[in-house]
Amino acid sequence: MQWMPALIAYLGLSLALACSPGAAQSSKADLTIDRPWARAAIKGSTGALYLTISNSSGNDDRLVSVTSDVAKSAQVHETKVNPDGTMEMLALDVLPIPAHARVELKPGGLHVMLTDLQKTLQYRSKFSAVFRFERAGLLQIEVSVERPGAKQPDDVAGMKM
Ligand SMILES: [Cu+2]
Repeated sequence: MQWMPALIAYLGLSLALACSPGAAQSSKADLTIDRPWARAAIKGSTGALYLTISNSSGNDDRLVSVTSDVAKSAQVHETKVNPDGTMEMLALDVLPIPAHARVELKPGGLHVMLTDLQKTLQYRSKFSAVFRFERAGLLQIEVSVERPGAKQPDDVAGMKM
């Protein structure tokens, strides 16, 4: 039964990593981007980027553009469900981040669409993206790649035990 202590140590470590505050977070001025993630996807296809943007200041800000080396273009989209049940995505030129607001980009809602992937997004790899805000300026983030079809990052799912 020598593997038991090792397994327990391993589980303890991964929980500590997943739950440590400040993991997978980037901030600039009063803006913070939490837990950016994307689903694994192959080169040439389309991907989507999910994350939470928090504005701790009393000033409204706006996300004006997103760029990443992994995609030909990146644009904020909003998924809308029509009265007939069909879904459609609307492209937003800017995404308002009001004072003291928390704006969540998640599956089925707001997301950053990555069009024409220039490389395959491998599960468990990372890539970088740059967000440009009107007030806060540029903010670079590291995006973790999750399983195809994931509804949330692995480590968040793991914390719901
Ligand atoms: Cu989209």
